[in-house]
Amino acid sequence: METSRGIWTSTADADLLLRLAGSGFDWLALDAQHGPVDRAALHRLGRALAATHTAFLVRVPSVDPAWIGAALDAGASGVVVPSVTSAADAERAALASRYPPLGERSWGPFPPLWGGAAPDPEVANELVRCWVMVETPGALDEVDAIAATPGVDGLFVGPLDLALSLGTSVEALLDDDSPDGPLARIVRAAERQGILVGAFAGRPDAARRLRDHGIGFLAVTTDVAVVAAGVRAVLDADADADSGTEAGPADGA
Ligand code: 3PY
Ligand code: MG
Repeated sequence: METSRGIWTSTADADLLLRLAGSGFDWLALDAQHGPVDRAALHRLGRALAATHTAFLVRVPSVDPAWIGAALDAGASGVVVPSVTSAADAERAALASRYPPLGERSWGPFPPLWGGAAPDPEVANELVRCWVMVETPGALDEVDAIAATPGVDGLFVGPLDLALSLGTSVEALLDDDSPDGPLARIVRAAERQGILVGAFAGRPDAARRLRDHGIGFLAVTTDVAVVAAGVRAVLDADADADSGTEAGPADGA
């Protein structure tokens, strides 16, 4: 199982992202589906991250060739395409991710606007990763055909939507280790085609359980969660002060 650890980001603050970019994760994912990353923010964040050579993915808002192209134009090493419901959707996402003759991506990289070099189209086709999310009953039904779609490089599980749409809970989904359980079917489909399999975990215990299912490419946490964990750690470490003498500014303050 190939493993790597990423952080999912749902803010569009370049300073925070630059701090996270140097923090030890293998990649960042910018969320343009449920976060405030619009096309202008994508441009700004892509330029900031280009300077750090950090690998970043963009979770685009939908199966939208225009957004897939814009994310890659901004320097994303790949896209995570949500709400896929069929192999036809997966094919549309894959075609949008690569330049002709392999796909239908349109030419228009942003780096030359920033004084950088345009990528070579053949190299871009080789390096790009098109991740198709499996988070709907339709995608689960067609998971083998999706995994076999040329240009689909990986299946990316969205446990929250998958659980919601199957009428179960994330806990039950993660606990299900039957051979025909949803996660087992997804992992098997990816393995048969020799493609990658990843997932949104969001927290380390979910990441551990997803790895037990054979899913190694994981968004283990989020920008919001690490800020919350940092605040909690600082307040806990400073708890003695809170329960001690009455708070107030230091003398002379
Ligand atoms: C899901 O779990 O449905 C996701 O899309 C993760 O962000
Ligand atoms: Mg989802």
